Amino acid sequence: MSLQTEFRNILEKIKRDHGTHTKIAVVGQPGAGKSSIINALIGHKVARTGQRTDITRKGVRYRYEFLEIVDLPGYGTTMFPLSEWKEKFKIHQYDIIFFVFSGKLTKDDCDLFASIAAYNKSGHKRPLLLIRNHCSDLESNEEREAIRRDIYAKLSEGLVGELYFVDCRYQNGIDKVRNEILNEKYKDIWKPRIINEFNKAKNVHYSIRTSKAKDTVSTYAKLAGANGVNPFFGADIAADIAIYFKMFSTIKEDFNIEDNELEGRYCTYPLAKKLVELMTKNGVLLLLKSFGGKQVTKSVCKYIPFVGQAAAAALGYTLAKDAGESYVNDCATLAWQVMDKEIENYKLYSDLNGSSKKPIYIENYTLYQLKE
Ligand SMILES: Nc1nc2c(ncn2[C@@H]2O[C@H](COP(=O)(O)OP(=O)(O)O)[C@@H](O)[C@H]2O)c(=O)[nH]1
Ligand SMILES: [Mg+2]
Repeated sequence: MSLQTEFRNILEKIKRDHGTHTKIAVVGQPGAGKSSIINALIGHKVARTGQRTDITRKGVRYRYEFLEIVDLPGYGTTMFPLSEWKEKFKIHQYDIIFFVFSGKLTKDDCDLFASIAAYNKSGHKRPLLLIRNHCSDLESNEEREAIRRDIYAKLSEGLVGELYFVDCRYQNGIDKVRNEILNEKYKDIWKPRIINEFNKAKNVHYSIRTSKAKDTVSTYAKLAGANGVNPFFGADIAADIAIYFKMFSTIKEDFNIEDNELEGRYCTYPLAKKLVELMTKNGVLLLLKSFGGKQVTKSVCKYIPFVGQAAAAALGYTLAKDAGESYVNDCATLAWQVMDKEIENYKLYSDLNGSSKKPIYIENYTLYQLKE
């Protein structure tokens, strides 16, 4: 499979796994009203509410307009102490965080704020919505003010979030939250998240392939050394040069760069032209001269054309290593440029199906089960 196709498949998989929707994580203690708020926002009873829901070990996704809202189990339970919960649900993979609470804030809540603040520092900033549920229990403005002061005092430094007062039983305040999350500004908020994953994949691919190709160079350089291969001094240039062709061709394989692609779909890249030239005897000789020339003047010019056995071995090794490394650099740069172009041209928008599991359609919303 060619590099381009292989990388395109990688991007496709990332897009499938990460989803091209604005992902909202609904987080909070058990019983805070996370599932109830989802039902209120969507306008249908899709999520199970009540005590039993926190027996669930996984998050459940709901598709709503351009959003994917994920109902996560509460933390601070025996099943999910906060540290395990964080490990399992990795909230930094979400684009917006809904923090739902209905009573006193705990140490876990503060610890979670600190984690969100840390994620924001290292990556893109996730909007945080603070949602105080059960607000019909609040009798006076003073009570609301006290709640406001308390939560803002507990938010970690650098963390900002708007506070909403809602009540799921009476549907109070829900419209305001819904208007906020359906705001156009959140529509493409997932893009940097996916592009970031694409770039990570490019880096990984680049380093794996480059390190494989470097091993190839090392193998062939040893071989060239052991055989005293040296196209300038050897009797048979054609035979000596064959090992270079083999090395270059293996390096190309290491990068999944195919010969016909260099003259075909990659032909507009300047490096492709160079690599095509290196498929000819003259091209290879020219490259070798650029390295060999230095070696010759430096160490063995006195002995031309009779190079001692040891000198020939050393020279053969160094020449093959230098030429090989330069070839690896060229292939790596071309591979990098090809992958860059793939990312640039990648169609991020596509059909609704971002999940590997079959969605269940219920009226006008779609229910997905998260992969464990
Ligand atoms: N009185 C009142 N009860 C609520 C409100 N929101 C949720 N509940 C109830 O609180 C319980 C826990 O809610 P649930 O949404 O399951 O919480 P979760 O564990 O955070 O998902 C359920 O029995 C809900 O019916 C509210 O605003 N007022
Ligand atoms: Mg729930």
